[in-house]
Amino acid sequence: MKRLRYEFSHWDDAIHGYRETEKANWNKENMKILDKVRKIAFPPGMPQLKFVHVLDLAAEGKIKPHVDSIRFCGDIIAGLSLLSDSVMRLTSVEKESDCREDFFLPRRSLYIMSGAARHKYNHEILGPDESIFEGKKVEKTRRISIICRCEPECSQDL
Ligand SMILES: O=C(O)CCC(=O)C(=O)O
Repeated sequence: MKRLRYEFSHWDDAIHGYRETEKANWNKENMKILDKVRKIAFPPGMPQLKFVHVLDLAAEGKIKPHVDSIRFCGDIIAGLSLLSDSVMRLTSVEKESDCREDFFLPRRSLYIMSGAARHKYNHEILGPDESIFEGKKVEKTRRISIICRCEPECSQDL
């Protein structure tokens, strides 16, 4: 990651203050952890994307509300949050709905997003100023997420 520069792109882009890569080959130690994540997150036989997404969000970075495209990713998204605590916000995509929920993602935790959360809610990672959970400030610093996804064909209930 050190060779990549953080992108501070226009405010209408989905992510602000990030660098990213995709990685298929990992060392033995890391492979053990990824295998564990995959076993927990995906049912046996579900085809998964070979490349794991590594997203490095600068301390001042944020991921704006979006739904991952069904063209590139199936029903299940599993993300490990490393280095920093953060807050993930889910907001209903339906215009009439004000359904919204914040989730505290401690560093070194795993989240698994599927079904309605995956398809019917925008997800975002709040920036440092908005990172508040249950009234308490969450110190968001540099955060790296390691994201495993299943292949689009396996999407269910679409
Ligand atoms: O960093 C994360 O955990 C979420 C990443 C994300 O929103 C995405 O890749 O679509």
